[in-house]
Formats: sequence, C-alpha cells, structure tokens
Amino acid sequence: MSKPELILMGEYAATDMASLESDYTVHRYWEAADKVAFLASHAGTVRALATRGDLGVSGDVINALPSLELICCFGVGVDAIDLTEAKARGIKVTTTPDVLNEDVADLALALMLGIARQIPQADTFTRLGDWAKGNFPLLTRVNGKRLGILGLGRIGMAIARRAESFLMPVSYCTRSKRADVGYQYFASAAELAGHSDFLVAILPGGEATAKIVNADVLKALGPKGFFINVARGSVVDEAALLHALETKAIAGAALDVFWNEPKINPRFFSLQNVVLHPHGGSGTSETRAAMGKLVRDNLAAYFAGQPLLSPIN
Ligand code: NAP
Ligand code: 8YV
Repeated sequence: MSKPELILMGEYAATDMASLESDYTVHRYWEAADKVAFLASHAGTVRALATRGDLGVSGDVINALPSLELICCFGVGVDAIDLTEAKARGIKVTTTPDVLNEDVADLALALMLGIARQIPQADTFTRLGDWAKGNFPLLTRVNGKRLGILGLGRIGMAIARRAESFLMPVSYCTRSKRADVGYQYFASAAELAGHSDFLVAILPGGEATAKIVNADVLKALGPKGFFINVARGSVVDEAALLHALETKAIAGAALDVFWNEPKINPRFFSLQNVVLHPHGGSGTSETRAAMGKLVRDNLAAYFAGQPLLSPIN
C-alpha cells in the first residue's frame, strides 16, 4: 500500500524526520526552490501538512492546496497559522498541548531567577576573574515576591504551581476569571502589573493580544519590577520595552521570545538589565520527542479515520 503524502513546512529533529519518512511520503516545502511550483505539483493529492509553531502556515499556502484537510502543528502557539482560512475551508488543526507545560514553566522560573540573581552576569564576572577584585553586588530576592501571570492557561498554571513553592503570592489576568483557582484576579494587564514584582506573559500571540504589554503596563510594573516573556514577541510593545529598559523604568526583563526572531533588535545586546534566551521554552529532548510523537499520533489517527488527539477546531 502506498504511503500517505505529507507536506512538511520545515525540518523536524532527526528522529522525528526518520519516523515521519517511514510512514509518509514527505514533501519538503523548505527545500523547494520554486514554492509556487512545489505547491502546484502537490495540490491535487496532499491531504495533510505538518508545520512548527514558529513557521505556521500562510493563507496563500492553504489556498494553493485544495485537497488539504489537516494541519498538524509542532507546538501549541498557532499565531502563525492562518486559522481564518483553515476554518473557511473546514481544515482541522492540531497542536501539541500539555506535553510541554512543565518545561516551559521551568524556563519561566529559570528566567525569573536568571534576571533577579543576574546569573549570566555573575557567570561572566566569575570567568573574567573580576571576583578577585571585589564582590559581586547584592541583588533582589525572588522568593516571597508577588508574581503576576498574564494568561493563566495550561502553562500559566504550571508556572503558578512552581511559584507557590517559592512562597510567591500569585495573581493573574485572563479574559475570563477562573472559578477553579483562588489566585487574585485582575481584569487588565496594567492592574496586574501594578500588583506584581515579576510579571510573566504566557498568553497566546496574534492580533488579539498584540502589544497587550504596552508602555502603561510597564509603567505600572515600575522601577523595581521585572518582565518575563515566554509567550510571543508580539504580546509586548517592544519599542516601549526597550525604552523602559534603557531608562530603567523597569528593573529588568528576561525574554525567550521577540519581535522578528531570530533576527532580534540589536538594542537588546547592549543592555545589562536583560537576560536573553533563544525561544526554547519547550527545548528539551524529552519534551520535543513528546511533541513529535503527538504530531505523528494526530496524523496516524486522521489517516486511520480515528478522532484527532489534540484538535483546536
Ligand atoms: P492556553 O492553555 O490556551 O492558555 C492561554 C491563556 O491565555 C488562557 O488562560 C487564556 O484565558 C489567556 N488569554 C487569552 N487571551 C487573553 C487576553 N487577551 N488577555 C489575557 N489573557 C488571555 O495556552 P498555553 O498552552 O498555556 O500556551 C500559551 C502560549 O504560550 C501559547 O499560545 C504560545 O504562544 C506560548 N508558548 C511559548 C513557548 C515557548 O517556547 N516560549 C512554548 C509553548 C507555548 P482566557 O481565554 O480566559 O482569556
Ligand atoms: C516551540 C512554542 O519552540 O509551542 C509553542 O508555541 O513556541 C514552542 O514550543 C515551537 O512551536 C517550535 O517551533
């Protein structure tokens, strides 16, 4: 029996590539020199497409594939997928929820500790031999400080659980107040920031949340407050953030995600009050393997006529 066909938008890890290629005829979009001709050559046959959160799928690609029925995303953020076009065409979309919660939450805590205790700066200080010339400055405690979580979903809850063990009072902002948690609720990002020492963004990207962390939110966070972004670069007004960091209007920021990543604004590089991380909240081999498996399990379910494991629509 011939293998089902699959368009892959970008490369996966070697083990995931091997598994996909043993089960599917994989057409490599990213390697095609002529994308239009590539899509045209598969337009009549390809029913499934797999992508990554950072690559998504544009409306143009969706429209060029009239046989497309399923999009599987390696990642939970779907801001780079044209969901309007997918919905209009009745195309199912799956993501990889839950399997990455704990690792992204680990990184959020690591970034909080990293910026407050200046771990990268302390490493450089020690390596350069500056310790022999004098002690590293005293820093800011994390434990017991107020944590504000912007977006208390699957990952936000995993961050909140960790924060409890750091004895941090947790508050949050979402569009709908959760009935199942006792954390203090704020209806706006600015109110949340005004009651936070550490403000962590972990809500979806996309138009609806674009620049939700704006100059007013950063002003409310104030000169002793730290901003942590493990959501998407789009959720923060990056010009306002850079200005706040340069003028010390906030104490610092630790960022896993950026506008225009990976070619991020070089103004970040000269700042001492930031910790910069290359979008890797889910970046452990264990979690990436689980994400790859969930992509494959969704594809297998679809081609076997079984219910999808993690559809979003
Ligand atoms: P989730 O379970 O869907 O949670 C999203 C949360 O955001 C919900 O609490 C939702 O509550 C809230 N929210 C949505 N729109 C909002 C708004 N306008 N204002 C305030 N809160 C809002 O998603 P998740 O699995 O936790 O993932 C969250 C995001 O993290 C993903 O979409 C992705 O962009 C990002 N992410 C990043 C990494 C990384 O490597 N850095 C890894 C994984 C995920 P309401 O619906 O009540 O508003
Ligand atoms: C991935 C992510 O790094 O799940 C997400 O939304 O941002 C990350 O887990 C990304 O999707 C891989 O491209």
